[in-house]
Amino acid sequence: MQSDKEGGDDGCPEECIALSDFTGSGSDQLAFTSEDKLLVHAKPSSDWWWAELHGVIGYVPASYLRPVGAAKERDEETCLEDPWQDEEYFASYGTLRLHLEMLSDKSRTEAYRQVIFTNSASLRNKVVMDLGCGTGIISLFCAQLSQPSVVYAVEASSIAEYTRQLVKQNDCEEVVTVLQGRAEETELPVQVDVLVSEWMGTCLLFEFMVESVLLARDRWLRKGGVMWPSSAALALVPCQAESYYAEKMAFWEQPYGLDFTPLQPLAQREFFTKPKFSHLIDPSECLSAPCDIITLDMYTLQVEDLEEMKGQFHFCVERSGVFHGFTAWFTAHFESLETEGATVELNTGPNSEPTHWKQTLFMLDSPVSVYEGDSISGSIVLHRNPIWRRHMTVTLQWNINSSKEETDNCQANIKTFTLFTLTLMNNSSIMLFFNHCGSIFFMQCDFVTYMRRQRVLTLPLESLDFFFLCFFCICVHRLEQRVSPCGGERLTKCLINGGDQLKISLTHPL
Ligand code: GJV
Repeated sequence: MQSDKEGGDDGCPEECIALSDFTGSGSDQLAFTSEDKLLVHAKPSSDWWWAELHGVIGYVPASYLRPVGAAKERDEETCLEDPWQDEEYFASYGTLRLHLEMLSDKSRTEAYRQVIFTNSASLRNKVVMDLGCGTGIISLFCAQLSQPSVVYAVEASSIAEYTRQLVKQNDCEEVVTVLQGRAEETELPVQVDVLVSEWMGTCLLFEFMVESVLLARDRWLRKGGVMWPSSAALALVPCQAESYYAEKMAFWEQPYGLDFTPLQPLAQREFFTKPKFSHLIDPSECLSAPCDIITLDMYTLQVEDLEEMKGQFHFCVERSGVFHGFTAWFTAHFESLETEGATVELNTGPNSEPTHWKQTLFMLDSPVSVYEGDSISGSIVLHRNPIWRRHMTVTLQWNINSSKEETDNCQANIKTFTLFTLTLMNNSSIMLFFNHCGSIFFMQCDFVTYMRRQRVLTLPLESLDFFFLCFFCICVHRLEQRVSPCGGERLTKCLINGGDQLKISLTHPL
């Protein structure tokens, strides 16, 4: 195999244990089962490591592995940490940015308004729970458009304090009760008739807020009560993505008249092993009609089902073109409580108004020409991360069956994508900001030690004396990313002496 990838970062392979099963993809990735012992030879990126199992070498997702040596220490750390990243997750909903984005999304917000409006007669005197109410918009729609007996608006983030004010300001405090806290820990005086929530994330499941909704359903929804959304589906379509391909891959063919193609394998790993979030696909780029690959029935879905969700697809290519990848999005359906009332659908696909979720693009390693009449069939597996409970990997497997005998298009492929929001490459560096006698300056440190699950960075600070550390950020591909505002606040109080070693605990997985 490729000898340039062999040899660990420090020359010595690291022994690791698999935390969970992994379905490898084709020739490039290793498949393994939980508890397998792997030898890690190199860590070309923080997501994908180069490892060996039973004499076979391939890529493995780093987050599925636990180094053997660090087992004990790591277990302690893992217990202390929050695999849900709630501190950071709810902090992000404590500011207005995301609420503004969600409220500005007309398709989303109007869909919920429509649901309440068209069911207003049935909602009369009902008890409603609005899980993750944010600024309380759905609860306010309920109070304004219908006459429920009470709406429990549950919100864990600090925005709840303002939601209370908004309820009062809009004269809804007789109906809407804001309860600040995680839904999992919230006590209600009664069971509810309706559980409404806007929990859907990228690729439907990302963030896994749906788990909170299912737990609330099992605890608080009365028998025969209603779930909104009542069902949801993940849709997929094979597509062209010419301009994204040109921007990230074809670019290396001839920049400034030079041949940079040796960088293409790197580009493929860096840009195409994660899906592209916030992609907007034009209907003309779809190579076939989309199909629903996974459907969730919100009445019967169980938390355990979320660990691994499988789906099948069969697409008939409707027009010739270049198959660059698959695009995914979701739809959510709200059943009507009125007799003969229509179901409301929230559709985030290319044939509807764009929403703030946009769509998610999964690029193939290399594009394939396909022709009208060809078929693309295969399967998808959404595998929830065994450690980071809000994250997942998506494995796509597909065959192209050519309708033209003369073309050599019949091939089987498999590819796994990680859905993490931030990647720290091994060559990233850390910026430390210091305050010395009132002036701020910064120092750039090489990425010294980073232990993945412990999220601790160890930095020697030999050249420094008596400075206050203000905050730090991590540079990822020249993009500066503030990692942890609360880490920063904590660190303002720390006095650093020359020769100290600084250990920084991150609140964000990298
Ligand atoms: N308990 C209470 N509030 C929550 C919970 C929970 N378990 N989970 C999320 N939220 N569609 N992906 C809140 C969160 O703070 C935010 O205000 C809102 O629900 C998320 C709604 C949109 N996110 C999404």
